[in-house]
Amino acid sequence: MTTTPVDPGPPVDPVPQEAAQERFDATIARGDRIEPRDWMPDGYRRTLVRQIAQHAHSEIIGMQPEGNWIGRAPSLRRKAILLAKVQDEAGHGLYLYSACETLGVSRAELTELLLAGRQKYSSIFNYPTLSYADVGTIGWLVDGAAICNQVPLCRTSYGPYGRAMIRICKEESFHQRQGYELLMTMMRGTDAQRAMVQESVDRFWWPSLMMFGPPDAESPNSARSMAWGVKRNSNDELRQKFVDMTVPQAEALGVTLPDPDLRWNDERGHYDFGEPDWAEFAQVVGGSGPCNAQRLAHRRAAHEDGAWVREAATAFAERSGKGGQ
Ligand code: BYC
Repeated sequence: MTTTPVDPGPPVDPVPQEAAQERFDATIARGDRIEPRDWMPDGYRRTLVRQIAQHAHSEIIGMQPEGNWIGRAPSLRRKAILLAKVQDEAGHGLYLYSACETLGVSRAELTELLLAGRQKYSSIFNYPTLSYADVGTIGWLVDGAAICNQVPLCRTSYGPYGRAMIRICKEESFHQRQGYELLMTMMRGTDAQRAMVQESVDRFWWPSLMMFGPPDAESPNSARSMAWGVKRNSNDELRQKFVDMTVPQAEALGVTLPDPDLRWNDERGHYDFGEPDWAEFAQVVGGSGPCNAQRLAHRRAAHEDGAWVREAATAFAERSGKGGQ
């Protein structure tokens, strides 16, 4: 419960900077992992903290849109599934904050940066959830996009991040399947249920494509992150992979994806698709999306409401001689 940063300690084998840089470069070139006590360039550490923290914040803020429906789930079974899924997101956040702590920054500091608006979280969670179908659509499209983006991150060059991603991806697969199963059940139901699914897919399709980030040509971090093996694929590559994977699933489900330019391109061996509204993306990332203020206000209130739990846990740890554990 205490959020003291884990001190990565001095490098195991202190070496002059130049030799350390060579060793780092060679490790990356071999495709091996950098571990917390290895020397690493400041830029690499900063990039990891930025990306992992954003990812952790996304998991925690991502509990809100679906959490909105826990009290209104249509059956006990659906409620149990949704509860389990939202709890998993909390767990993902914790694995990721822990990975970040190995870089010398505490969860408390990261939470402060999020609440001060100085660190980001995924744009997708700034859209509202207006019907129960959204629980299915988030599972299918949002977790589907998350899997496309995150499976390559299991091979990221920083050990603690890659290991956290392996477990997260296993759970994301369950999330994606529960969403698809919910939507399939609704599509086999009444006309009103089918319309509800289609309306939900219409709202979430484009924001899901935006989860992969700006086009490669406008992605300032990609080149450096890929050279360091932090990212394994570019934003556009993963977006294309997601579209290719999702179109046949939409056909099996019986829903239409809201893109008139979506069609198979035999020559490329991929689906062509339209351009997301990048002005909308910039607005949402910049803090002016439909739910940005609400999400941060809720997170802030939850953090303040939880202060007594942190204090009690810290006092207990100190009294049992486990302070700072
Ligand atoms: N939303 O140079 P770029 C989940 C920012 S959790 C907001 O391409 P990068 C789930 C970007 O940070 C989903 N901001 O950046 C949870 C950068 O700004 P800064 C979260 C975005 O890092 C619960 C600027 O735009 N997944 O799936 O090379 C329930 C320029 O971008 C977004 C992860 O975090 C966005 N969509 O690539 C269900 C995965 N896109 O930082 C599901 C790990 C870009 O320079 N992260 N920005 O101020 C990544 O893979 C990469 O960070 C990204 C962006 C592909 C997202």
